[in-house]
Amino acid sequence: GAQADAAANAARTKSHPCFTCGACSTAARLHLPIAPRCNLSCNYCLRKYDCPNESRPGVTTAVLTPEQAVERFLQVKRDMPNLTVVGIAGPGDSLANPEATFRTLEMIRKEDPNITFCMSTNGLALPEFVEDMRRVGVSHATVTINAVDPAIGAQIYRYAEYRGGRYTGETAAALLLANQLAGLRALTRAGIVCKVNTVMLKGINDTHIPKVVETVRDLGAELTNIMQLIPVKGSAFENMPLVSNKELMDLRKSCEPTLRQMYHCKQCRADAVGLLGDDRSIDYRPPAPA
Ligand code: CLF
Ligand code: SF4
Repeated sequence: GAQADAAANAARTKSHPCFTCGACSTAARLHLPIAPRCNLSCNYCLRKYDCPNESRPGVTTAVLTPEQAVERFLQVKRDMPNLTVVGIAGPGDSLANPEATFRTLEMIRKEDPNITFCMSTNGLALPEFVEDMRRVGVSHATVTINAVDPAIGAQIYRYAEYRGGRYTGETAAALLLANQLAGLRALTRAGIVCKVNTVMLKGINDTHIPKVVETVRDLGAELTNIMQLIPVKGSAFENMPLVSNKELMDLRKSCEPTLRQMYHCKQCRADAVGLLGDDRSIDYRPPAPA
């Protein structure tokens, strides 16, 4: 039942390097880059690179098949006895590639009954997949929510693709928001521990973010990770003014009384391997062509 799941999932939080700062110098995570497609178009994104909702902008990760992903998992598990978390974080959106995402996690669960499963998503497709996430044993999830007002969301997203339709403007933003909020609620009801990532966008959502944090707290999110926008050359937000570290820290601190904040995010690659502060992915990628 959801209550038993909730207790078991919460028990994994203390060894999850993103959800517990104290675990980040000892517990390793492995991102399996099996999800290339995306169903959303964020203005700060350029799709030849990894999803900047939860990864380092301007980085292009080679996609693995689910079979190759299981091989990488087994290899990293042999190399790193401190591996605690397997995450799906792109390079597109995990739930825009549901077959690959769930097949990979199912296959890994057969190899390892205990490793923690984590997924990140923009949340557009979330309501239809919460049950699958529960079934394959995802205990931790991240939903990127940049606005809880469609008028603000409309400045952040170009379009959303949903059930064969393509939506733009406030229609897209309202559809995305409704699915993010319903999806987040369903996740926390299912006992899945949730973090919300928010990209701080100067002049667009910076003063609105406290409202985002309050909203997701009320839906059961455990913490929020307010992130710096790192402008991607060629994206619509290429020339956005940057938020300073101090502005980012001040906003996080002002939100801390509302909900626990993450301060140690490394904006990882979609194929990151190892400790958050010591990425070993280069050791596992095939050599770049000369
Ligand atoms: Fe990966 Fe994300 Fe899970 Fe962590 S990363 S899917 S919650 S296992 Fe962590 Fe990396 Fe920041 Fe993400 S430091 S980008 S918050
Ligand atoms: Fe890019 Fe990620 Fe937004 Fe998709 S969800 S458009 S991959 S930033």
